[in-house]
Amino acid sequence: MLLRHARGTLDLTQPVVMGVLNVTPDSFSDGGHYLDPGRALEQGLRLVEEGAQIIDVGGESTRPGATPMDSAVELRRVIPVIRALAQRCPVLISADTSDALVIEQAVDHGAGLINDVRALQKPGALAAAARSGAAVCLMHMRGEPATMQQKIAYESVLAEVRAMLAARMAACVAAGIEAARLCVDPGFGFGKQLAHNLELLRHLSGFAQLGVPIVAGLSRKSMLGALTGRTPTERLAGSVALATIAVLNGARIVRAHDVAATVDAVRVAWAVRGGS
Ligand code: 8Y4
Repeated sequence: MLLRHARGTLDLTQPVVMGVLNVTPDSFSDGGHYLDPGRALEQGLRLVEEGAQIIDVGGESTRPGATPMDSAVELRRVIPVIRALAQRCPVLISADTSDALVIEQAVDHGAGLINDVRALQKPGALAAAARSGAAVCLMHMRGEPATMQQKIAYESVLAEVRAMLAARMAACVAAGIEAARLCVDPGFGFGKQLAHNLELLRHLSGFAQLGVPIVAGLSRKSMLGALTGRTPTERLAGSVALATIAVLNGARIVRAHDVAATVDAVRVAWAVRGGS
């Protein structure tokens, strides 16, 4: 399985780890650590050394209750980091953004993949992504970060998430983004309760029907708080357990804060799965 992106092709024959590089003052588990571009670059290179094959650079906090952002602020945070990382290192850079202007600039400065928690539904985002030649990760979210944990009800979480992702895939293809550039993500924690998250993970292999790589982001999320009572930085063991299960159930890209430990888990799980 291959993913075409703006700077080449990513081999997903074996699953890979996408390392999280937050350039925000308020992200819920590592906020403010890498707001300075020099420190962010250093952290990005560390994630590559630990074995990340994708670095996901984000400048907007999507924690529950976060307020919407200004694209100028987001640009100022992420573009210097994307540019510096692209100059130093051939790793695939992902821009965690929903903003059309940020999509365009990020790809111009070296990003190859757009990771959009809003699945290209903001004005201009779909067209910007299509023009850029980037790969796109389409994620499911119910509501907006400010409101998404308020009243969550699904008749069938699996069917509803899958139908939404299929509809966004069709919109991308209609806009000129080939299926070979797409991947899908059920969006763990985004407008979902614990039971929904567990059901999505248990049945993750059902998303393989969509015919594109499956992405899973479970690292340090609140479902681990609910299950273990631990704070975000205490959730390494739980995060590694969830990454293992995600790969056993078909994930090809695992988004993680703790890259070295997650790379080991992914290799082990992939071997147990039998390498297919
Ligand atoms: C609830 C819990 C709400 C955690 C937000 C969060 C994902 C992602 C994030 C993901 C993809 C986070 C940018 C970090 N999570 N991208 N981004 N998949 N593709 N937020 O699961 O853990 S934000």
